[in-house]
Order: sequence, then C-alpha cells, then structure tokens
Amino acid sequence: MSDDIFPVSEALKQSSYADNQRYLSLYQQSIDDPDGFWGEQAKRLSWSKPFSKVRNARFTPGDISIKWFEDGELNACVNCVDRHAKATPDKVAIIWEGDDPTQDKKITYAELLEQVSRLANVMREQGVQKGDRVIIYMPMIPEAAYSMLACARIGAVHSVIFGGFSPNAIADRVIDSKAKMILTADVGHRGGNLIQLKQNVDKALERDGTDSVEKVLVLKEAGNDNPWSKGRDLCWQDELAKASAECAAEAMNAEDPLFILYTSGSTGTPKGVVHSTGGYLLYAALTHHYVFDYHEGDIYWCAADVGWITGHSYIVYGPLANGATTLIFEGVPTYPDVRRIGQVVDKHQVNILYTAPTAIRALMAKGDLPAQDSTRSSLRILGSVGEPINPEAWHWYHDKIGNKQCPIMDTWWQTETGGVMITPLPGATDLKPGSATRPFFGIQPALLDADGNTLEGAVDGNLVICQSWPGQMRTVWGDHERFEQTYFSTYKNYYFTGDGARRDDDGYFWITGRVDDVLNVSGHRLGTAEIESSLVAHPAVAEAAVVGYPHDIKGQGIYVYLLPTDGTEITEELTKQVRQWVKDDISPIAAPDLIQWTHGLPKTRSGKIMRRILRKIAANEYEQLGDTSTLADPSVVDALIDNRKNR
Ligand code: 6R9
Repeated sequence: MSDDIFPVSEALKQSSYADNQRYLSLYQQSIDDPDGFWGEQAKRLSWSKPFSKVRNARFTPGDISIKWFEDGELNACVNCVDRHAKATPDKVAIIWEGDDPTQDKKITYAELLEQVSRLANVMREQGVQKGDRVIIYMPMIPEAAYSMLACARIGAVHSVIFGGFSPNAIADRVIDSKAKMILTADVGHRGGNLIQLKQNVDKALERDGTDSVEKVLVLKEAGNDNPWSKGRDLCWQDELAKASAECAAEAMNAEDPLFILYTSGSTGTPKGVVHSTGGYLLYAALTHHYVFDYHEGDIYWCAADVGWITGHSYIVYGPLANGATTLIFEGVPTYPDVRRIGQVVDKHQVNILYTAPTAIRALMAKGDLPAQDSTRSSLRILGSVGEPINPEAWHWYHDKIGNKQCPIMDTWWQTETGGVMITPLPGATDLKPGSATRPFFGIQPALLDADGNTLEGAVDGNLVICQSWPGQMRTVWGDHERFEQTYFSTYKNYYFTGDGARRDDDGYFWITGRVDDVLNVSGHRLGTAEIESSLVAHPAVAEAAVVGYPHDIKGQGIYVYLLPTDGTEITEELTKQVRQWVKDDISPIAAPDLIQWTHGLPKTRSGKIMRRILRKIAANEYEQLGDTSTLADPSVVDALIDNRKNR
C-alpha cells in the first residue's frame, strides 16, 4: 500500500458534477432513503409507463428476489437511441476507429436509429420475438452495437460472445441459452490478424443440441466465399437493404431481461448472468455520468471489448443512454505499434479514456515509446478496470498517458454488478494509487471474516455488499438455485463478491483479488475448473490442477500441473499440443502459460487437491507452504518443488 495522495484539482472541484461535499451528501441520502434517491435518479430515463414502486429486493436465504421499478415500462433502445435522435439527430453517437489506422467513421444518432431499426425489422421478419435469445458474435465494429440495440428494441435477449472464443465455447452458450438466431460477420480484424468468425459459428452449430438456431445473419466484411448454409444463413447487407427503416419499439417491463452474459465462476461451466432492462440501464447511465464526469460535447473512449461487461455498460448502454459520443476501437493498443493509444486520442480529441491495467503494463514495458508522437492534451479523465492496478502501473498511466494532468478512476466492479461499485469521482475523491477508494451511490460494502463476522475499521476481509442496487444481476439464466448458491450461500443475507479487500484508516478500499478459484488473466475471468475439465479431456492427461501465479504483464498467469495417463511419453511436442488443445477448446486467453508434468498431486487423505500448496509452488514461494500434515503423501511436494526449481 503506498502513502501517496493525489488531491482533487481545483479545476475539477469546480467543474465536475460532484465535489466531496456533494458526494458525501448524495451518498448519505442514497443509503438513508434508497427509494427516494433511486426514484429521483430514474427520471434520467424515459419510461413509457411510470413505475409506482422503486425497490423490492431481499437477500433472504431460500428466497432471493431482486426487483426494481417492477411495474414500470421502458425500452432500452429508445432510451439509448430514439430520444437523442429526436433531440440531437446530427450529434455523433459512435466514432469507429478501425484496426487499420487509416480506417475510421462517424455515426450520428439519426444514422444509428436507422441502422438499428432496419436490423430490428430483419430480426422480427425472421421470427425473432420478445423474450427470444439472440447470440451476437461480432468484431469490434459499429454493427456490434447495432446488434445489441436492435435486440433491445424488439425485446430479444442478447448474449454477446467475445470474438476470441472458440466454436466449443459458442456451442456451450447456444445450448444453454437455446438461442434462436446468431448475428455474426464473415471475418474480424484484430492486431493485423483475421479472425474467421463465420467459420467458428459453422463449426459450433455442428454440435448436437444447437438446433435451436434457425437463422444466422452474416455481415460480409471481406466479401470472401464462406460455405453458405441455404435456408439458415442470410446476408446482412442484402436483408437490411430490403428492410424498412422504421421499427416500433417493444414496451418492456423494467424487470424483463435485457441480456445474458456468460462469465466464469469457481465451479462448473460459465454461467449466464442475467441483467434487467430498467435497473441495469439506470445504473449504467448514472455511473457513467458521475464516474467519468461526462459532459455534453466530451469524446469518450472505453477501450474494452463488447464481449465483456465493461463493453456492455461503458461502450454501449451507459454512454448512449446519456447521449454521449462513444468511441469503438477495433484493434489493440500495440498495433501497428505501442504508440497507437496516444495517436487515437489525438486523432479524435478524446477527453475520457477508460482501459485496463494489463494494457497499461504491456505499454509500460516499452518505456517512453507509447507516449511518443502524441500530445494527449485533450484528455481530462482516465479510468482503469478489470483487476487491481499496481502503483507502478498507476504512476506510469498517470505520468505518461495523462501528462500528470488527469485523475485515474480505479473502478472496482464485476459482470454481476452491472456497473461500477467502488470508485473515485473526479471532483470528489483524493486518489491513492492502487485503491479503488469509496463506494458509489447506493452501495454498502462490508468486510467479513471467514465466520461471517462484520469487521470494523482498518482491516482485511472478504468483500460483501449489504443491500441491493439497481444494476445487480437478477439470476443465473435457467438456474436460480445456482445464483443463490454462488452469491448468497457463503454469507447469509449478503451478496458475496468473491473478492478480498482491505479498508484503510480513511475508509478507502483496496481490492486484493479473488479469494475463490477464479483467475484474472489480463483482466479476463477464467475458472480453474473450466480449464481443468478441458485439460482432462485430452487423451494424454489423467489429472489436471490449474492455479494462478504472478505475471508481470497479465497480472496472473495460468500454471498447470498435469498427471499423464499411463504409458504417455512426455515430450515438448506433447506439451505444445496440450496448450493448443485448450486454445481450441476454450479460447487463446485460456492457454496455459506454464505446464508442469508430475507423477503426483498434493492431496488430502479425502482426495481433495490442496491448491494452496500448488499456488505457492507456482509462485516460487517454497518457504511458506503452510501445514502439509494432512497430505496423503507429503513426498509429492518435494518432487514438485524440485521440478519447479529446474525450470
Ligand atoms: C468489470 C469486470 C470481475 C473481477 C472482480 C475483481 C476484478 C475488476 C477491479 C478488480 C481490483 C479493480 N476487478 N475491477 N480488481 N480493482 N478496479 O472486470 O468484470 O470480468 O466480471 O471481473 O475482476 O476480482 O471480482 P469481470
């Protein structure tokens, strides 16, 4: 923990929506009178039918139920598009910056409305109805946002799949969500590489159980000749040209699901996190407004992917609900080279930049180069999300990208929370590098010990949230019991985040990372169980144990211990093959960084793998292995250590 303090600048104190006094008073109000606070805030959305009740939520064991604005009606697309297309039709809604630096375009709110309406009509004509699920597997192009908004317009529940996921991962999500339609493109571009999206979809749909999918709408980006499944595949451009540019929006109940987003947990397969229409949209909009102090005319850039929750809430829904100009970037910060971020900032005069520590560390490794050939003088506010930002990376981001002029909003939140939960506000919060600082309006965090006792004062503990907030996930798709089990069974009457945190004397929170078996690799969440089950499906692998270990750029790397099947000859070729296997099965982001073959894993007498020990060995911390007396065969530990040391 560093003692550096970066006070709020006078300029931001004056110009921002909330100085410290206002933060404190709004926060207090949001806790003392949540119904009054959120009822008032909900006026920033347009409701086709007003709500009479604000909040109806309980974390009661066996009866978890979360509802906000439950008798109100609204449409998320109307809120993000129509009302701005009416008020400011020529305002730029989306700036698109291609992977190729010579490619960009601007889409006004009026154009956005037209594109979204045409697409929504195509989907309706193809039989998609309110409540049906639609999978979106797209590159980072404006059509990805059109797809989400078009679903919202007709009340279809979208599920975006990150373009880096493999056919198997797509098939899993199709099967779980029983999706009726897939929106995709023939290819995507990323860092100068082509990604064969349509081919991946074709392969996914070969799997048994995927026949809920009736239609695949394919945007022809490259115009290449993919195999075409007649009767199933439709050409995006052809269909949109035929469709009407006007499309009536469906009236949705505030509690109708807006989308499902699959995310990894500590056990089992990824689960479908369900977000609501009213509460989610309000929470995304309000956090975007305050955390980034978004003012009319600002150019705002969140450099995430729409395949993750950050892209949902802070590329699409939050900014567009606020009528902002949001920049969609197709590429990566290191292509064509590490100066790209600065160059994009200058080119589009970006005022607010939101990115992830892993990107910052990758650039930081190149010293001053990323800051060359750009001034970045348009920037006012920086943001960070996805994992703890180490003070070194914080300082580099602050000094080199922000020219020491811009405060960094270190935002802690999760797929499940819908929006930012613990964060500074630009005009209100003195910063400490590495701390996410204080709770957002309506959020009551607490720290508990292992037995569920509430800890007071400056202390380390497990982070829980005491009361519902509008952006909270409502359920796990098709499995409400799993929702309850995962988030509400560890500590009764609290939402358990899975994260550990420390609170300091000033009441600031410092997130210390996951306390469960979830890895955070380059800001991507991966379950150890998911990777293990992929590994043991390989014929050469009898048993697998996956742990995280400290990694300079990724934050955490993936360390794999493998027990070979009898008679398997361990070769470098085999190790390579196993790595490729996981890439193909899940995604390149799940590829093991280090693989250690072993003839035994440390297990308790009851057969449980002791991951605590494996984590220590992976981290090269042999002195602090803790109690090994419960091991069935303590000698395997020495063998593992010898092997690790020789690497
Ligand atoms: C938004 C997002 C959630 C997990 C979360 C925590 C980690 C996110 C963080 C952070 C420290 C931050 N995390 N932001 N840790 N400081 N500012 O990333 O959602 O992909 O679901 O990941 O990421 O461990 O529990 P998601």
